[in-house]
Amino acid sequence: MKRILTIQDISCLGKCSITVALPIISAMGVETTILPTAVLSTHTMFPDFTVKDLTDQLIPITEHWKSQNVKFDAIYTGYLGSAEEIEIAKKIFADFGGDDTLIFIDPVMADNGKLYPAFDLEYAKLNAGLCGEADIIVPNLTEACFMTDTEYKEDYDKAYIDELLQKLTKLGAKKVILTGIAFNDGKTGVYGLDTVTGETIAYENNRIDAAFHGTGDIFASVSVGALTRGLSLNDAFKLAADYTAKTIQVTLDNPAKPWYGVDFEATIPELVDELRKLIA
Ligand code: PXL
Repeated sequence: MKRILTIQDISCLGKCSITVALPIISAMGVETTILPTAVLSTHTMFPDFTVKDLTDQLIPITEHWKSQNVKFDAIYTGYLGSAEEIEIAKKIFADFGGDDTLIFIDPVMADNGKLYPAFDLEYAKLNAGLCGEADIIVPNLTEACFMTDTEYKEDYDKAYIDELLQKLTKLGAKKVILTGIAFNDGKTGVYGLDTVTGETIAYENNRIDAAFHGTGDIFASVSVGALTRGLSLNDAFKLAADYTAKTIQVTLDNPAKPWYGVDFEATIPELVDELRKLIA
């Protein structure tokens, strides 16, 4: 069985980061090793959340893995709490990376034109440096703009997005996939570039006018799970985009939906069915 290491926080309540990555990647038939960067009572959209930083645990945990000769087929980073954790993530890439290990970075730090409460411009620059070490990065438009000093525009055209992609490739990542991008009304999707093959990755599905927390983590988890199961870039990102959209729709249809996340638990069986069809 393939094995993914995911490095991000545990938000105990909130349906994001590790509480999303672990069930989704496991359901996709990939062993999931977790490296929690912090334990929060909830994600940071709740008022008055608690945080226990785990930075001092990261090196001892990974040193232990090294002593046990542990290897990973992919390393997937999401929400990291601090500059120091970004530096530690780089060390982990150096210690456990290599030709057979996919480095997949979701530079979680911002959305809708704004940085999340815990972050500042300096953190965005450091995240840009981390992205330079990746095989694949999946920023949203806001994150891409912060990492490349580009003015954020919700009303964009293809020329603006192509220029942004070029700037992102200069960070050094091999494959750059922008999320939440579409060029047709009523659509959303992914748009990116494989700098190694020159291939464009583009997929659009119907845009659902609702914003839920944690959907980026769901998209990234499905993408890295699918790539680790051997799917092509286009198939993996299509599966992730369709699953995320389906999950948002199912959540909207639930009269008792939580405000803080989506009902991905209800749609995991469909994800597994779709994956089986693609692998068969
Ligand atoms: O879903 C991204 C995320 C992960 N972890 C924490 C967050 C957020 C987004 O706000 O607050 C703690």
